This record gives sequence, C-alpha cells and structure tokens, in this order.
Amino acid sequence: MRTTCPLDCYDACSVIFDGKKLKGDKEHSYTNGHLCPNLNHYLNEPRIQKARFNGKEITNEEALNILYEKLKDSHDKKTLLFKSSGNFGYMQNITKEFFSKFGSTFTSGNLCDSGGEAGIIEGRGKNYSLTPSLIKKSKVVVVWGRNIDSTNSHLLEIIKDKILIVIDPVKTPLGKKADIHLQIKPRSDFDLAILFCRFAYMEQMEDEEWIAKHGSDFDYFLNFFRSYTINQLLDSTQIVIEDFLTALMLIKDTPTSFLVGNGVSKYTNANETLRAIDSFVAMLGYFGKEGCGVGFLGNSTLGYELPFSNYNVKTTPMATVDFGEFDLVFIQGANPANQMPNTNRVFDGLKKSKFVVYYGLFENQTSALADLVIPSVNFLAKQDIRFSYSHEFVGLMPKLKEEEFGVSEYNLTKYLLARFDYPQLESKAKYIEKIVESNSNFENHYITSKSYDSLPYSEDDFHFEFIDDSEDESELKDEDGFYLITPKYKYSLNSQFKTDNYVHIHPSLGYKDDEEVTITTKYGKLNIKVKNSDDLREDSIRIYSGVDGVNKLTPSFLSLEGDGACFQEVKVKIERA
Ligand SMILES: Nc1nc2c(c(=O)[nH]1)N[C@H]1C(S)=C(S)[C@@H](COP(=O)(O)OP(=O)(O)OC[C@H]3O[C@@H](n4cnc5c(=O)[nH]c(N)nc54)[C@H](O)[C@@H]3O)O[C@H]1N2
Ligand SMILES: Nc1nc2c(c(=O)[nH]1)N[C@H]1C(S)=C(S)[C@@H](COP(=O)(O)OP(=O)(O)OC[C@H]3O[C@@H](n4cnc5c(=O)[nH]c(N)nc54)[C@H](O)[C@@H]3O)O[C@H]1N2
Ligand code: SF4
Ligand SMILES: [Mo]
Repeated sequence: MRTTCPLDCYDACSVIFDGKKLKGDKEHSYTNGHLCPNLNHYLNEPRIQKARFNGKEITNEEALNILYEKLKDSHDKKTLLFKSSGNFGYMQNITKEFFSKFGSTFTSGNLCDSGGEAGIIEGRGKNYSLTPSLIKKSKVVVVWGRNIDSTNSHLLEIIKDKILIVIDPVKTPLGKKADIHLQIKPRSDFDLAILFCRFAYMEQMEDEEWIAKHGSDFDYFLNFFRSYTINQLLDSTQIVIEDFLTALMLIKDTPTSFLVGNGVSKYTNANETLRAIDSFVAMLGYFGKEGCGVGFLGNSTLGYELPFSNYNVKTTPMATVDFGEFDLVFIQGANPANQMPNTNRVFDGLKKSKFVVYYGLFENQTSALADLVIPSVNFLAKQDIRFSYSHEFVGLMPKLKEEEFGVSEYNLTKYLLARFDYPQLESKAKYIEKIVESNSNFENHYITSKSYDSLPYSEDDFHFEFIDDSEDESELKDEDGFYLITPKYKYSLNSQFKTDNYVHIHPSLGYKDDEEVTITTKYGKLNIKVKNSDDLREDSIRIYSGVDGVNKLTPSFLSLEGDGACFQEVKVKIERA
C-alpha cells in the first residue's frame, strides 16, 4: 500500500506500508527505494496513548467534552490556534474551519522560511521550487546554507556528478566533497551576494538582454551594490578570495542551480539576503533558463486551489506570539516550548495562559506544560495529501489502518462544529479530490503539479525587481561572543525522535570532549556537554535544533519582512560549568 511521508521535510518520500513496516517506494523516481532514519524508526517511537487533564488520564470523549466546555467558557475571550507542521499533510489545516468560525486568533509567518520567502516574493513575485528535474540540467550546483546530507538526502543522487560549490560556515559533509567550499562568516550571506554582484559586473557577466526584458530598477541596483566596497565585503564575509573568484568563473556562462537553505534565513535580514541572492542570479539572466535558478523552501502549493486558506481572522506573528495574552491556547502539531525562539519567554507565556491544549503524537516540553493533552492519530490512520518544498510530486496519504488510540484532526473538528451548531464539513475525500483536480498531472501511480509543466519564470511577461536598498541595522557582528549555529540534526525531525545534546566547538578553544559548559546569551543559559569538531569556525558554536533548551538562548525578534523567526541573531558566551 502506497502512501507519503508526513514529516516536515524537503523530500516528501513515497512510502510503501506492508501492514507492519514502512519502506521506500522503489518505483518513485526521486524516493528511489530509500527512506531516512527518521521515518525508518517512526513506528517505534513511543506515542501518547491516553488523553490527560491536569495530569490525570481520561478518555478521548472526556477530553473532547472538556475542550468544548473550556471553549464555551472563553467564547467572548481571547483564544489562539497555534498550528505548526509536525504532520505536513494539508488536511491538518482542517481545524481552521472550526477555529475561524469561533473567532480565534491565528498565527502569521512561521518559525521556518517566511522571512526568506518574503524577499523572494518582493523580487520575483512567486516562489517556485527548483525541482530535481530542473536541477538535473545544471552543470554547477551552489549549495548555500543547506545541509543536504541531513535534511534533503535524496537530492544527493541528483547532484552527485555536478560541479559543486558550497557556502556554509561549517565544513558540512558536502562542503568537504565540494570543488569549492566558501567557509563564510555567519550572517554575511547578504554581503557575499553583493560581492558576487560586484565582481560579476566587473567581469561583464550581466545579461543585458534579459535585464532589459524582465528586470526593473537595474540602475538603482547597480548604484546600490557599488556603494559597498570590495574590501568591506571581503572583510565581513572572510572568504578566501581565490576560491571566491574560482567559484565565480565556474558559474560564468554555465547553467547553475542555487540551492539555498534555511541557514541563511535565521536572521533579521533574511528577506534581504534572499532578494540579494536572487538579484545576483537575475543579473546573470539565470531565471527561466534550462538548468538555472534559485530554490529556497517556500510555497509548495502553487497553482492548487486550497480550502482552509482564506479566513478573515486576527493574526499574531508565530515567532513572537505571547501565549500569556490568551485565555485558551490550542497547540497542534507543534512543540513551541522547545522550538520557538526565547523559550524562557514561551514558558512564562504558557504558564500565564489560563488553559493550554496540546494536540500531538509524542510527549515533549509542550505536552508537559499543557492542561489538556489530546493524542492525535498518525498518518497511517487518516486520509491526507501533501506537497513538497523541493519536488513536483504531490503525495496521497490514504487511510491504511484503523486508529488504535487518539482522535484525528477531521474528527476533532467535526465534533467541535457539531457541539457549537456550526455548519458541518464536507467529506475528506471530497476536499482532497477538489485539491487534486485543480492542478495535477497523473502518470502511473503518481501525481505531479502542473505548475512545472513549463519552465518556471520563462514567461515573456515575467518581471523581476532588483534590490536597491537595505534596512538592516543589526550590530551583531560587533558584539562580543560566538555565533550560534543551530541547524537540523540528521536523526531528529526538529524535536521529534533522537536529539544530539552537545555543543560542537572548535578544538582551539581548549575544551575537552564531554566537559560541561554553560552557554549564555541575553535571553538565557544552558548547561551542555562539549563535542570538539574542527568542522566549525573558531568564531561559531553549533547546537542542533531540537536539543532541549537550545532556544533558551535565542531571541524572539522578527525578520524585517515576512514575520520570520531569527534563531541565529545572537552571540553566545561560553564558560566552564
Ligand atoms: N533530518 C532532518 N531533516 C529535516 C529537518 C530535521 O529537523 N531533520 N527539518 C526540516 C525542516 S523543518 C527544514 S526547514 C529543513 C531545513 O534544512 P536546511 O535548509 O538544510 O537548514 P538547516 O539544517 O537549518 O541549516 C543548513 C545549513 O546552514 C548552515 N548555516 C548556518 N548559519 C549559516 C549562515 O550564516 N550562512 C550560511 N551560508 N550557512 C549557514 C548550517 O551550517 C547548515 O549546514 O530541513 C527539513 N529536513
Ligand atoms: N534552534 C532552532 N529552533 C528551530 C529551528 C532551528 O533550526 N533551530 N527550526 C525551526 C523550524 S525550520 C521549524 S519548521 C520549527 C519546527 O517546530 P515544530 O513544528 O514545533 O516541530 P516539532 O518539534 O517537530 O514538533 C512537531 C510536533 O507535531 C506533533 N505531530 C506529529 N504528527 C502529528 C499529527 O499527525 N497530528 C498532530 N496533531 N500532531 C502531530 C508531534 O507530536 C511533534 O511533537 O522549529 C523551528 N525551531
Ligand atoms: S527523507 Fe524526509 S520525506 Fe523522506 S522519509 Fe525522511 S523525513 Fe520523510
Ligand atoms: Mo522548517
């Protein structure tokens, strides 16, 4: 029986379930028979089996009734739906059908890519993925702040024979194999993009014809990037100039894919960085051409008609939401007490809020703080559909087994709508059918998005707006301390599954392996053991996403645009504990 991995991951693998085990689909050209460790161990992960109220186990019926009563009591008060993507299935959004009618506040932006995506929208209007079939046509692949070995591993096969340029402050596995690795200083990607523009212009690499047809504000852009001196840019990026120039020459007149990841977007200037990278690529005329373009997470639902997406509700940015302002908080598919920035602040807010509901599969820091815990059912026991932020396949997720325990999102929503006498839902099958019909191609067992039938951005009327201004006033680089790199771990999916529980430090700093240190920032502190690694720069430390307490160190700022989280807009101090 065929289904799709539900985890929040680029690859959206096609999965075969034989009634007991999950296996990679061999017929699926991208999944190619392999799953990653996270899904391989998914079914062994201990689940929440019983609902809980004030720490006492109750039945699902009792839990739903308590939820109804508490909602009824807070009807004219402030309530919040906080939904993340623990399960990436689109039907998970169905709870919005109830909470919008009820008048709850929703969240805007996300903890992930919304800052970066805002810059893409400003430049090119729509964020198309750079799909594997498009990347296959490139000669050069630039991997910029994306750790493909861990987070997007099926792409390794596609890029294995390409000329590879990696831009990452860490010697990642791919960085070690690359033709060029620019071990950039953290938070200087905007400057590197501008440096690329400066040298490309000196080398007369700009595509005048393309710019005349598709670009606007190129003259302003020219003045803008020339206002930065080369020395200033070399100084801030700290890259090796010879390697940089070799990289530029490799890109020149050669089909190049830029695979940009979340590493560049965990800062306040995420939108400007993405727009500057796009502007460099646009200047070369590398949009709408075979084997060229920029891919960055982002909107995976382009062209599809979507239910549960247009509500007239109040919103508050997800990354800075103050739970304490709400009388009732409904947390779905998320672990904000660990994954939101500034978790000391999040803890205070959750404690202050009168009633916190956690609705998920696994126990975590948030379930431990909740007044009411409602177990959900896993992806095998409910019907859904998912998109990918990396390829063009749309994955069906049929219901393949009965629920052992827990309540599905559809049933929970149906229950609440009925208790409040609101109009009822259509059937799951109907919603999914409508979504699929709106934009799909069908071949063998697979569905792909029609949005990729023609080359993205190749339309005659495609219009690109170059960047010509910066509002970045961050002074992070002048602050004392080390940069905090907090990327994804291979064996966890954010806070789900295994975590690593180490701080990775360059050996020259003089700590011993397994020695305990205290890491401090303006926002909090964390005691953690050391693992030495010369993969890091001497000015940075690394603690993976999902590690308990890592976000005590991180700030609750928003990106300049897009309401994005800024996990790395911070410097840390280290002391022996
Ligand atoms: N195994 C696994 N896979 C996952 C996830 C997971 O938790 N585990 N999470 C999923 C999710 S939610 C997402 S959003 C994606 C994200 O996946 P990616 O886009 O790969 O993002 P990250 O792992 O956060 O960071 C990627 C790289 O950015 C580098 N980096 C850090 N700071 C900077 C910087 O200032 N400049 C540059 N150039 N690079 C920098 C890091 O060293 C790291 O190698 O992965 C998804 N896939
Ligand atoms: N320091 C640091 N912090 C980060 C990041 C980082 O790189 N560094 N990355 C950020 C990013 S990119 C992201 S996307 C966020 C992710 O943050 P979250 O979305 O909060 O991710 P998880 O920690 O994986 O929590 C997902 C929860 O969903 C629940 N779940 C799984 N399946 C289902 C289901 O079918 N139904 C329901 N109701 N629940 C389900 C599980 O119980 C799990 O605990 O974290 C952000 N936080
Ligand atoms: S690589 Fe990503 S999509 Fe594939 S099985 Fe692992 S988590 Fe799921
Ligand atoms: Mo994410």
